[in-house]
Amino acid sequence: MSETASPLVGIVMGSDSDWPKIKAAAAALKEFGVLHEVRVMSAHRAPEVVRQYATMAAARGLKVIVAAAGGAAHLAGVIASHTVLPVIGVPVPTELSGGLDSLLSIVQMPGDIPVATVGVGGGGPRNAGLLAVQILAIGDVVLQRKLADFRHKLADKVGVKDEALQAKLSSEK
Ligand code: RP5
Repeated sequence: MSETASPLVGIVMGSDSDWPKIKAAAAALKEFGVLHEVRVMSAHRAPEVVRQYATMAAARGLKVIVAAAGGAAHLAGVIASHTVLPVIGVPVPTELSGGLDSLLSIVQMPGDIPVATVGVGGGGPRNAGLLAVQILAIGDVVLQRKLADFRHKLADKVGVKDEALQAKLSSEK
């Protein structure tokens, strides 16, 4: 089993208002049976909580942190500054250019403190969850097999769509 008694992935977000936009990250983890926790904490409104969470994360058994925030999105970077666990940043869409502010705030980390950043909206949050699964799979053969199966099914689905399109095009000739 990949699941353990304590969470392996921490999903943190700057506000509860982010949840509807990033919950696909949690859904991806659930799909692969990866135990995770979801927390709200703000790098600006509650910086001490963020510092303590990031500092204690590895000791609590977390292996990966997914951090989502919008606008002046400093949460992922601040967490990364307090831990050597891999941090995946999720830029939350905003009204300003669809979330370009969030993306640039997260992706433009200074050298030496990396944050792996996924896309804004669309498949971004789901990819954050999947990337966390892939990181965990490095040391987990069960997850490796699940990922291989997942990729095969993806390819099968594309094949089915292609066949359907070919049939449709033929019937239109
Ligand atoms: C960020 O500010 C949060 O991540 C959220 O995306 C944004 C707005 O937060 P609320 O005003 O909705 O609490 O820190």
